[in-house]
Amino acid sequence: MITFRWFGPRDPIPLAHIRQIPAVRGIVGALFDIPVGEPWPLNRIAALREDVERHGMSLAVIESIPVHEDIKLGRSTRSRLVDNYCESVRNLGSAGVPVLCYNFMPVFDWTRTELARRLDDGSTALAYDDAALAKIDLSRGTADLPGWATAYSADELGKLLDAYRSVNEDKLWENLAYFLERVVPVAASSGVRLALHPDDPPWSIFGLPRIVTSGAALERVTSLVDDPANGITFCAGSLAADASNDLTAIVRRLGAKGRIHFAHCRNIKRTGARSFQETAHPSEFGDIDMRAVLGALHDTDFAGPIRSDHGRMIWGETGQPGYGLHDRALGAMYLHGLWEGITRG
Ligand code: DNO
Repeated sequence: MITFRWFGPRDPIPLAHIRQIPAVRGIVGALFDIPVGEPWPLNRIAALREDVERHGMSLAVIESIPVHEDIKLGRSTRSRLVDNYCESVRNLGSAGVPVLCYNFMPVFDWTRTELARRLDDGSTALAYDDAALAKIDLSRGTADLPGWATAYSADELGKLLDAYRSVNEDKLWENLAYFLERVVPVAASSGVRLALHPDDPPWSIFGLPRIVTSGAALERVTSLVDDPANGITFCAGSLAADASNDLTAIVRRLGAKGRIHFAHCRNIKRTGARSFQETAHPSEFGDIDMRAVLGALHDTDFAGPIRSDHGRMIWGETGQPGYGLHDRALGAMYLHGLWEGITRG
């Protein structure tokens, strides 16, 4: 099913417009006002689902319920926080939401160094360059970071970065295992499939550990708790930023085990070592052979939600970087066309 991410009532793109993109029948949504660490109430999830269904679509995925930093840090407060997470997962199950996408990246979710790099056709796209990241000064908190990051004051961010000094990659794996050992059984009994999103970009940034960076790491995630409910989000663009990630091989290995529960399909062009820019979705514009990726998903009987991912800004649209309507809609149509060709071919 082709799906589309929607940021709730504050999204400038209304559900009624998403409904008009041919083939998009599923919404990838979330609640954005619940403090990180608090359980998500059943009535709020159910209301979101009803809103989506009133517009002729289904609530296919929740992306994301953020994982509290204390869980990633392995602090003693984590047991209560993991209980709260379990309660949210149970409530997703009761509200009939089948998939939960989440991530385990310390402090910073997906990160870019430019939000509007101009491409040859006049559109703008998100870009990342390790050398530019190195110049970002975190002494003012997240104030100098482009876009996305959860906002932290200088003091909060300083404390958090200090706390991570005692968490290396091994420790982060242990903390992920602690989390999954408790959450996966709840997900399994609630009818919810967990879909861990790989780290974006797939390497350490700001000296913080990042562990979900490769096919081997994704397999390790699924074997930490060997249950079909413990799966991953296959994010083509995130993984492809590292040229050593063989995307179709990753799809085939994890897909054969039935552990890919969600797919993000966008394209990127590598512009150097640890440097890339986002492009239009079709294969010819970037380094990803999208036909091969979808072909591998199809060969491994993938039947889950697929979404177009970050779009460029085109046709004068303004809005949330990566999440405008036009280019993501073009991406959705492209993915739909490829999928139709593959499945009926
Ligand atoms: C970016 C998204 C990520 C993703 C989270 C999942 O556009 O792919 O922010 O939602 O990492 O928790």
